[in-house]
Amino acid sequence: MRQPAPGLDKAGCIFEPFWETPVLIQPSGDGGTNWSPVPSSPDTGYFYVSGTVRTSAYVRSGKRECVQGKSYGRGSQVTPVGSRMSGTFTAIDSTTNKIVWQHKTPYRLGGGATVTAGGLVFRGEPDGNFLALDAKTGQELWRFQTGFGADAPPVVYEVAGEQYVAIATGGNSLQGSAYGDAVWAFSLKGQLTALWPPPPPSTIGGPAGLARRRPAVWLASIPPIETGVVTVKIGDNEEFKYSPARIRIKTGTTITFTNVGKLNHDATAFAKREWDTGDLASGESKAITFTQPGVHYYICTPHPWMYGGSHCGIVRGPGFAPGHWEGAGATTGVLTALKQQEV
Ligand SMILES: [Cu+2]
Repeated sequence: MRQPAPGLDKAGCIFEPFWETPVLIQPSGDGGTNWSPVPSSPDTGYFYVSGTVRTSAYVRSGKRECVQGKSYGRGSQVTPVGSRMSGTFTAIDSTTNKIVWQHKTPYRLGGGATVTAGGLVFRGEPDGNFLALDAKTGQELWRFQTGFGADAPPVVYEVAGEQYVAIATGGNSLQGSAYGDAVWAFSLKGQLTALWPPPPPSTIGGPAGLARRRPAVWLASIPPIETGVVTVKIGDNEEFKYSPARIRIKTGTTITFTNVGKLNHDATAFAKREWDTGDLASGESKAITFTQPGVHYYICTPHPWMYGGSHCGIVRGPGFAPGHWEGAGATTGVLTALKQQEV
């Protein structure tokens, strides 16, 4: 259950119906726990559940005709700009259906976990940390900075009598974590040291939250606000991006949105939906005239993590896909890390 947010006056429980008026509901359209593998231990009898805390404004999508060959959606879920996002990691006793212990986490968790016969739970964090917990008590025993969003379920395996724990650190658009392409394998004989932490994911929904959270070095990589622009390309070079992502225009300017990507996209005003390009197939365009001064955030309805913004007279807020980080993914290959608790 969520409280109403600015511009979004209605909040409800998970079964609250929605139609023309957006309704704030948790869990969000990303789900609460359903994306994450949930391990269980026959020793403790516990399930270990990763959770995402995020709010969605659920609403019917407007003004769309069903056209054969085009994507068709009549519902949308967008996290309100400025709303808080976080996570939980919970041990549930399978014999009582009760929570045994729970960690509130700063970031949304979606990677899942693994539990070992040695009584350890391994899990990754979107800020790059890889953790070992005591399976019985939840106490953190060890952490290691992998350098990229650690949003994958860890795996445990044995080679020639030696045990390894491995995790892919590729980042994840749902968690908004830094992309990478490393696989880490840990053993008691590992010798590699930790990497620098990646930019942390946002804990605040929408582009404004991204601006607040970014360290100075990362701010330099935020797309500049461009002027003199009359065309915004969608899916140019990167499928889920508006280009330019941020523009400054005079009130009354007409902007043509052109989909140059492979998939169908749109640009829909957030959050009051007062304008909408409609569904644009590859190669299609739609012109929108901005008659109201202010900042106009927009999203892609089928891909609501895509944000863009036009700024009529006001300059603030970046607008690009959360989690994207120029420079992430520079490291490739299988790494063996140094420290390990007994598995
Ligand atoms: Cu899209």
